[in-house]
Amino acid sequence: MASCQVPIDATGGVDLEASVSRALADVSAFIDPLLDRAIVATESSASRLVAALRHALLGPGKRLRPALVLWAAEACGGGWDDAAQAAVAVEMIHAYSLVHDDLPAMDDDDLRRGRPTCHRAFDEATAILCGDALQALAFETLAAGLPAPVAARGCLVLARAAGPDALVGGQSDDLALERGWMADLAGADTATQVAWMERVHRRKTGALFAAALELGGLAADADADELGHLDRYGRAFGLAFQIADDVLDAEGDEAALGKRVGKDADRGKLTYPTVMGSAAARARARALAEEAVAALEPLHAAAGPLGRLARWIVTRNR
Ligand code: GRG
Repeated sequence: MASCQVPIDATGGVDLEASVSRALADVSAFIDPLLDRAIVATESSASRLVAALRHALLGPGKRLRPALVLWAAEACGGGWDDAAQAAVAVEMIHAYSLVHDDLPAMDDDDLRRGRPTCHRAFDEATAILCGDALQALAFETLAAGLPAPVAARGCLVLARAAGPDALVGGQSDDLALERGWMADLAGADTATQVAWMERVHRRKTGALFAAALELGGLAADADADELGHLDRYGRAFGLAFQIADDVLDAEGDEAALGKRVGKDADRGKLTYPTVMGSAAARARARALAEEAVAALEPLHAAAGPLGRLARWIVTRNR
């Protein structure tokens, strides 16, 4: 594919917030009917489970992961239709992880996306089953939604990102610290704590972002070089997102975020603002966003939305 500068700032003076909000709204308009249709297909199940699936999957999230899938496909010369079912599958894994993360046995949250969490709106058993169902549905959607030669590789990519070496393992490490099973780390020096946080977040949060980008690339028949550029972007993006998330948890607005804030500090979690200070955490997030933008340079001009998203995630308020 021809190499050219990515016009990340092609919006000129146009406000980044407005331009990314518009672009994410376009993604929602495209993907939400597909998410809805995926739930309709489960309607032979008990109506309470179907209602919980709707609550979890169709709630007003930012649809960042579908955006990464679709924009990665676009950046590699593909179209949204080629990548649509991969985008649905990744959002299903994300929605499941939020439902299970909010459970009383984990973070015990009652607010998510500005609404009661799944176990609050329904009950704990239904929320567990809802997460289980979303996980299975994600792989069914991906296996059926990509052409046969790439479907198996796509399922492998998503399974690794959702499994014990990534999402589940990262969550488990996070719990270990919070529950006091890693007492040594609490008294460790800053460098050790930062290295530990990066390992947790690369697995718990970053791996699903990276999988979204890879799936978009695969759906667009990207070559190894293009996948490499997306991977470098994804690594920097994932960490930048997480640092910004920590800062928002410490300083953000509950109404804008649609979830409880300050809970990391309450639970004694290690966060970037507590370990390195708020200003340093913001500076690191901004540097990572620029690293992500730089990784896109060899890609097609259509990588612009990915670049703008990287800059937006470190300045967002939601
Ligand atoms: C239960 C296996 C398992 C894993 C849970 C998702 C997760 C791992 C924990 C959620 C806690 C949390 C706030 C993590 C930080 C990163 C994150 C996933 C934030 C939420 O993602 P957004 O901002 O959410 O994209 P929306 O609602 O916009 O989709």
